[in-house]
Amino acid sequence: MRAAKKAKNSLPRAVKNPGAASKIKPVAVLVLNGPNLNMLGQREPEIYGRATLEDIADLCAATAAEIGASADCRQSNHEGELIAWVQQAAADYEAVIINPGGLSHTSIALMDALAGCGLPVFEVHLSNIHRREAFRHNSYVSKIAQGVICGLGPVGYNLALRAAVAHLRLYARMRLANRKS
Ligand code: CA2
Repeated sequence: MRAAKKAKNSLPRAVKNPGAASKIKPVAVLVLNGPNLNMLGQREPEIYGRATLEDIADLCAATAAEIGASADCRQSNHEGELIAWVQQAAADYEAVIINPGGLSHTSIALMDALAGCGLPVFEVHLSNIHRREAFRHNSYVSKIAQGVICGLGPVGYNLALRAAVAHLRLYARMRLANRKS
């Protein structure tokens, strides 16, 4: 009984009482999309499906609201702009979800920025890059990502948001437990 009480008291408020999630500060997540992803839904539906990037942003907003988070979705066709957003991310966000598009396979600069941003990074690809052309099998971003989801279409963004928030809450709990012991 005593052990059970102690375990309950060591949990954050939102875990003890899920209703309290709405009263605590949402976990702020930055969701980035790289080159050409603004074209989703317009071409190559056999590979990328029919959802548009706006549909994906709506999905992220709905998922985020459900789990006590916020999702700020942005897209750029410019490597430098994506890197600038990543460099600034730690000031306003707690995690980065990124579909780097074609830059996954080419950009050491984007990988370096993500590695140095101080936030956990979750990489998403709509298609299963390992079932496609050999040049898509390597992702520089995967080398520094906390986790990678590919091949699940827009659901990948939903799962990445859940993973990012679960990851952050688990580590917050572990830090709290270490501080107490
Ligand atoms: O599967 C993914 O999410 C990708 O990151 C998408 C990138 C591709 O270069 C990666 O290998 C895998 C390309 C996105 C291009 O999206 C378009 C969608 C419709 C029409 C044209 C491009």
